[in-house]
Amino acid sequence: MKNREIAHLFESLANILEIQGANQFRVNAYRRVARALEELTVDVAGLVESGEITEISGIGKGTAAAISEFLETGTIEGYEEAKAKIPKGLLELLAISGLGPKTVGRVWRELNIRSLKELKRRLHSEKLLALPGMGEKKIERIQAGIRAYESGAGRMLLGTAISLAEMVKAEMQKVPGVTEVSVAGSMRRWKETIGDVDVLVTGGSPEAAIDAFTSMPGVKEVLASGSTKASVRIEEAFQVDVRVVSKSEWGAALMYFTGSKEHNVRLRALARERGLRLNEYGLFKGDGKLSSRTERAVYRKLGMAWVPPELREDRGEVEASLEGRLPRLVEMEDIRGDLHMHSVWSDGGSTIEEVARAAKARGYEYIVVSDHSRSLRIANGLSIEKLEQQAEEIDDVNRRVRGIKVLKGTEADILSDGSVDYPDEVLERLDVVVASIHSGFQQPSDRITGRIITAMKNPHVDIIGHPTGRVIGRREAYGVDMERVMEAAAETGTALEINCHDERIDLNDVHARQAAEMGVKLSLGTDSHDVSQMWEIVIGVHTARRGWLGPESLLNTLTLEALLSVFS
Ligand code: DGT
Ligand code: CA
Ligand code: CA
Ligand code: ZN
Repeated sequence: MKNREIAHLFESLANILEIQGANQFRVNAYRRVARALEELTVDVAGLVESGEITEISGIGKGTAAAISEFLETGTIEGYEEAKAKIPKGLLELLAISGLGPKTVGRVWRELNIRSLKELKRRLHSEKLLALPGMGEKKIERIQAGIRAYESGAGRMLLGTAISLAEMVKAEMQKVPGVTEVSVAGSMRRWKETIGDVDVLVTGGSPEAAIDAFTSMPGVKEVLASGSTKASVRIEEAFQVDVRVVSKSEWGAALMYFTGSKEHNVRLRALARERGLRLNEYGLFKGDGKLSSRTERAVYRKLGMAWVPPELREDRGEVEASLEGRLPRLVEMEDIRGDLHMHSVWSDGGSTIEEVARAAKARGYEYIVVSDHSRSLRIANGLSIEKLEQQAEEIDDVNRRVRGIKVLKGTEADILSDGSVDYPDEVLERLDVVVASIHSGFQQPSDRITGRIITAMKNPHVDIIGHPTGRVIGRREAYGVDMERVMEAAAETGTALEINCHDERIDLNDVHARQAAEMGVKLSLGTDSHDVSQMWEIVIGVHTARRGWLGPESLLNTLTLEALLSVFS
């Protein structure tokens, strides 16, 4: 489906026009188109074909023509023209938190700042400070945004990398003779951000595979192309590497290119200690090859059990594997429900019934509808009255949709004094209370840690949502002292969330592992604002695996009955 890609293009077009200072109605119209495409649950190509596309609110004849132009040619001429009219570096600036298209447009038109480099150089100039809408506070925010951006620059979010990897895998599987395709590198290990996507291929002729790879749809530039390996750039910034290896060396190659580098270094040293040699072609003793065909065989010959890719970070997995004490990691099949989801009642796009049906289709036993609470006005937080009406609708959906239980929940704000956004008698009536910080991100560590601990002491609070508050590449974690939060979670029996959304992954793998070791229960929540985001539970499952978690550490593996007794 090209929906997301086309949506991005319209969003980008809106940004470009806004940077140029175009009429706000036009800008907003394109944003609406982007939003509509993003929220579509069916393939836009089908709607174009049937002509139904113009029935979608916000999409007229002109837009429909542009969409079908994209489907035919891979771009929209009007977009390319608009893009050519502004300096290239301006679009990069939009990725920085604190910088919207209006500001970017202003600094460009008034001060002729055309790139991140120029902006950094003039960030503290009088002229910049004097621009309308600027000020010390705003500049500080931009500076923090630049820092966050640069620390994550050039890395993809998992959601982006996953769809890229799927696309490349599908293309390579079509090549005649190819028998096996696998992702390798950080994507196979499910690291939280991905530098480039690595793909391994075997079977057929290397030339055919490399040809097919470098001429895939979406390739904007071929960065390197040899007889058995190639690198391409897809869209603006996404790099994919492919390597063609021989079938007999598949296991050794897959191990090598899965990494991590640190894990590989340990394995090579281990081989050396045993008078062996390990490289991407196999495990050797003198001139003789001991094994190379499968990963399992190579690990076995090293005296090790096969190590799940998520653990290959040299964080104790080599020793555990040698000693036969690798943990049984949680699997997707263990997951019985999603414990953090939004609906149209607050700022989501799906109704409770839609959410329930989608959850049932995924084979879940239960889900928690946890819309925002009353203080979070920008997210249309629910008043007590609304929360009561919502409860009636949930009862109704539970009567109508069989085989799935919708639990009544809230994602309640933790207020500035650590109290929770609804009174006790309201919280008491809910099945599940997720409590999250949505304000005062800049507070000193003691203050913000204290707020979270106070919230955990509230007996109605079951789960702390996105405990560190970081948004990858955009916002640093709040100054929270996780050690103290974990201790308090263990004491109060409050679960900590692994928020599964690719921009959050919060807790991350390292914190999740530490929490579980301290006896804290973890809870997976996608924080979906639309049923199309529910798939992100896999990100949480793999993050949990990177944190060495077994099913016993996650609330989501409990039966409904057991879950409710934990929350009671
Ligand atoms: P990334 O792309 O930054 O998210 O991380 P990786 O782990 O995918 O790294 P990448 O793409 O540079 O290389 C893929 C794998 O290939 C890496 O995990 C291990 C292996 N590899 C690459 N270069 C080296 C190296 O110099 N030494 C060793 N031992 N392994 C390497
Ligand atoms: Ca990589
Ligand atoms: Ca690579
Ligand atoms: Zn939240």
